[in-house]
Amino acid sequence: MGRRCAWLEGVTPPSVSDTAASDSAPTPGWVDEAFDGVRYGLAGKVIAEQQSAFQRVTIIESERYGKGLLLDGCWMTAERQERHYHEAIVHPALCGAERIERVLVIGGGDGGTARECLRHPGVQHLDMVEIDGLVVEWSRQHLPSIGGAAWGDPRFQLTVGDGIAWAANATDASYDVVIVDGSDPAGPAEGLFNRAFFAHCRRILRPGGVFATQSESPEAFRQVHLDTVRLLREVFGHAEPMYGWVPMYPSGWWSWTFAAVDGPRYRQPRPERAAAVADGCEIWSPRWQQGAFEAVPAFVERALAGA
Ligand code: SPD
Repeated sequence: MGRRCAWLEGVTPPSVSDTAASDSAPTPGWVDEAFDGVRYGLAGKVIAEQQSAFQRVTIIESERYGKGLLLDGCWMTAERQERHYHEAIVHPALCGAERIERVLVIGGGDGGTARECLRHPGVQHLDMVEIDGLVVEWSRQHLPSIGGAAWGDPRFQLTVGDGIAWAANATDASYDVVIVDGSDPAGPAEGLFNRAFFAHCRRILRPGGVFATQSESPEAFRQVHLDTVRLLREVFGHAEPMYGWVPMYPSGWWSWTFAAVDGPRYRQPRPERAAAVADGCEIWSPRWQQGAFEAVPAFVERALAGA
């Protein structure tokens, strides 16, 4: 799949230019991810932008959701919307795995996934392997609340490097949970959606382990979504998508897919683990999770049944 995002800014909708009639009101622009004839945008302005060795990294200040991060013009996260995504990708895996001593996060350079993992007291060591050092540096500088306590947690080990190579070189059965918090399957994240990579993720999971990945939008990226779920079922034996919302992402309707070898253990949160984190969550709860796994759209159910 080629690059899919276009970049638009400085487009001022009528409602904004009307209110900007007074001299004191600044005229914000719009920062949009454009995909397939639709734009997903926030009113705000770019405060930092640079081409790294891997991608264009952009930090914006938005009116509604605080500071945000885009990679190659695609929305990744924002200060006041990140919990929809990070709680969803982490807690079904961390509450369902048999053990959670050793966790691997591939990608996740803004720190939000690591932060949610490290809220689980049973995690003893977390490796985070992010390919782009600029994403980490700017997330720490501009979006410090997203990584929060993770950046200084003694259990947290950051490696700036290739997560695909990390998985390929890791010892068999060396992690209890593997979470892939990558961007869309284009550019540096393309290799995070293929069979060889998923097979290594299965190999490095301990018995009773759980794998999790973001699996795109069932509306905006239907084929990628279906292909990802199918492939994970083939590789792991058990894999199920879970559906929620990340309003700034294309269509707002998003999915995460969880996989395990010994059964769908990601479906049933262990009560003591859930109790340790639920009060601090904005979106996730065992009840929300149950509904989110059940909310499989009919077309997905049909497509997967015919797989
Ligand atoms: N289309 C956006 C997919 C982004 C998935 N990763 C987001 C990074 C948040 N930690």
